[in-house]
Amino acid sequence: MSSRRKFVKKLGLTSLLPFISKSKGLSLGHSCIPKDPIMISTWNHGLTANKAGFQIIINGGSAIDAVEKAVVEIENDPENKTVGIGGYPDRDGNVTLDACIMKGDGSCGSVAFLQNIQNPISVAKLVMEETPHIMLVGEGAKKFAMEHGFKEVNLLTESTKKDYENWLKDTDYVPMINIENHDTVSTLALDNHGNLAGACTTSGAAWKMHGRVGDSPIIGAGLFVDEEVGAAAATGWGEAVISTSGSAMVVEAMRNGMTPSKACEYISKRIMKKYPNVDWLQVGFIALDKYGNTGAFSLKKGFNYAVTTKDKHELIDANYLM
Ligand code: SD4
Repeated sequence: MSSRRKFVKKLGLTSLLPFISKSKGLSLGHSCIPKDPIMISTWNHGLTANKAGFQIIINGGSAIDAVEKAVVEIENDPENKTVGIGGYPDRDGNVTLDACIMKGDGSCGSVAFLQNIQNPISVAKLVMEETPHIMLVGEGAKKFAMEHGFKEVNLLTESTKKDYENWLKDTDYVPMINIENHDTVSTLALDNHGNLAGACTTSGAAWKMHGRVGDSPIIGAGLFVDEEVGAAAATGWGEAVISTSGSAMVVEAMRNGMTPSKACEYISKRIMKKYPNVDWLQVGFIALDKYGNTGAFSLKKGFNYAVTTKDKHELIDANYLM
């Protein structure tokens, strides 16, 4: 008998042996015992998102409703310049929103390049629930939203309009992202019933080309959830996340036995290898496995995420490569 099996036996966890022996990379520090419900979200505003969403979970609600509620809270904040109303516009002055939502069983919905609708995540959820499709974009997504009672809203606030006008003065009209101007909110949750879900919503890269869509509404890139394994979501330069199928790869790395933190680190290193000379590049991942273990990692310093359970509500600085 291997020493790992002996150790597990000694702990009285023999029911886990088949799983542990199949999962080569799994360390015993990585709990395989389902934990209490948990919610994690990207960046400082993750605390606000988690506070709203976790209420649903502690009242016995579902992970999918909780992640929607969590990110709607951020979409509705006009002071937040990277999500929903008050998000930075593209380089022609239009605010265009991207969002997606996914359940552990693989059901998902998404909207991209959506204009004048304040809560793209709720439209994405309706795409999942009410249509045979996964993704609606642009005018079609807007028409669908309005048919379902969403109202047209001007998403450009006085403050973002001013920032845009200032940007026009000093810029070469080049779309740009850096470690300060992107703060997509992505939320992952495990509810009381052991169900996983995730949501991701953004106004995308500030000053992007008109028509540009990032990773955030793309299932497998900005978000991926699989109840057999766990969930992952991304923030940062969407092109780098799409070209590496970032979130799906984090989940696959967990499937192969990596902890959520190691899986996020592994994919971050792959991205770095593909973009070795891009100094401004920032990408961050968060991950949650089906047992409630969490982790995060980013290319550069400065990425943080909020973790909320019945006992804690805190911001954690992610580890990073550079
Ligand atoms: C995008 N990934 O559109 C988004 C931007 C972002 O944190 O994440 N900001 O590329």
